[in-house]
Amino acid sequence: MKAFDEPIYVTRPLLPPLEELHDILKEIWQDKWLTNNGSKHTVLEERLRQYLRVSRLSLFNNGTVALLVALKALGLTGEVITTPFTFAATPHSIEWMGLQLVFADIDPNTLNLDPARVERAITNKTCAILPVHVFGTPCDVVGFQQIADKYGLKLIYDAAHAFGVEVQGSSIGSFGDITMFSFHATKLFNSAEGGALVCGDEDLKKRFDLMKNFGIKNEEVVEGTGINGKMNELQAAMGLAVLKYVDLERARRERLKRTYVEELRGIPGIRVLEDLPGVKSSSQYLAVLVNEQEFGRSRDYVYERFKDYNVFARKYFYPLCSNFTAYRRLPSADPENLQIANLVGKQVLCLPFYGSLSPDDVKNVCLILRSFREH
Ligand code: T4K
Repeated sequence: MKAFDEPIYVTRPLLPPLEELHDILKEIWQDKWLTNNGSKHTVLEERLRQYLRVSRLSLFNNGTVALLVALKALGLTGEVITTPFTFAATPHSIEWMGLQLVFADIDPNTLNLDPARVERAITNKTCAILPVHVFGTPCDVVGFQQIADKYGLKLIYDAAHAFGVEVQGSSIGSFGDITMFSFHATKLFNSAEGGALVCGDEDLKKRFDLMKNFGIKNEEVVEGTGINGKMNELQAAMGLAVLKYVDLERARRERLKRTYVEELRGIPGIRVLEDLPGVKSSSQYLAVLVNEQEFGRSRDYVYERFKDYNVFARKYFYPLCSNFTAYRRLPSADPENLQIANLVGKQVLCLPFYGSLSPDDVKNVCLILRSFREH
C-alpha cells in the first residue's frame, strides 16, 4: 500500500484518440456549420438512438436543460415527487419550472426512490413522478408505472447515470413517458457537455425539437416559449468519436468492478453497491457504503484520510438535496420523512472508477481503505 504519485479522482472523462476527433473536426471546418441542427448532430442523434435501442431521441446541450424541456413539454402544473438522494440538477429543474417540489424517501438497497413512499406522498395536486436511476441502478420501473397508471401521473426518469443500462433486455430508455440522459464529461458516454431526451411519442419528440430551438417553427412562426437547448457540432463531434470507445470503456470498468468486489469482500462495515440481477450496468460509479459502527471509522474520516494518499473520492450525494438551504423549508424535506436518505447520505462514498485505472491501482485503493480500519 502506497500513496499514488499523481492524484486519482472519482472519475476521468473517456477521451478518444485525438486523430479520431481531428478527422471529424476537419469536416466541420469545411462545412463551416457549427450549430443549429448540423450534420454531426443528425448523425449522432441517429447513432445514439440505435445504441440505446429507443424509438425517439433528441439531443440537448446538457442534461439539465433537457430535464427542463421535458417538464415543460408535458405542460405540468402542481406537485412533482422526486428523491433527495440525487444531484442538484434534479430538484432544481422542478423548481425552475415553477412546479412544487416534493421529496420522498429512498430504498436502502438500491438507493433509488421508493415507490411505496411515493404513493404515500401523492395528493390531488400531484402531476408527475421524477425518479432517478442513481449510480445507474435501475429504479423499480414496474412499480412506478403501476403507480403512474393508478393515479394518472406522468413519469419522467432522470437517467443521467444510466447510459446503456438494460433491465431484463429492455433499454432503460423504454420506461415512463420521458427519460433524460446526461453526456457531461464525467459520464460513461460524454460529449464534453450534452444530454438527450428519449420518448415513445412522435408528437412529444417534435415538441422537444421545437422547444430546444426557442420554439422557432420556421422563419415566420414561433410557437410557444422555447429555450436554447441545442447541442452544437463540436459537442456532436466529440460524441461521435467517444461513442466508438464506449463499449471498451465499459468492459474495462466491469473488470475493475470485479477487482473492487473481490478486494473489499469481508471488510466489516464496507458494502459495495453491486449490480442487480438481470441488469446490464452502465458502470458509471463505484459506490460503497461505510457503516461507522461496524467499520470503526466514519465515511467522512475515510474521505479525508484518502487525500493523504492522493485519492480524491466523492461524497455523492452529500449534502442531501432536501438539506440545501433552498429546500429545507419544504414540509417533505423534514429529516423525519427522509430517514433512509439522511442515513445513506452520510455513508456513501464513490471511489475512483474509470477505464484508464489498472487493477493494481484498484487493489491499492482497497488496501488503503482496509488500513483505515486496522490502524
Ligand atoms: N441528474 C443527475 C442525477 C446528475 O448526476 C446530473 C449531473 C444531472 C442530472 C445533470 O446533468 P448535466 O446538466 O450535468 O448534463 C459532476 C457533473 O458536473 C455533473 O454533470 C454530474 N451530474 C455530477 C454527478 O458530477 P461535480 O460538481 O461533482 O463535478 P467536478 O467538476 O467536481 O468533477 C468530478 C470529478 O471528475 C473531478 O474530481 C475530476 C473529474 N473531472 C471532471 C471534469 C469536469 C475530470 O477529470 N475532467 C473534467 O473535465 O459534478
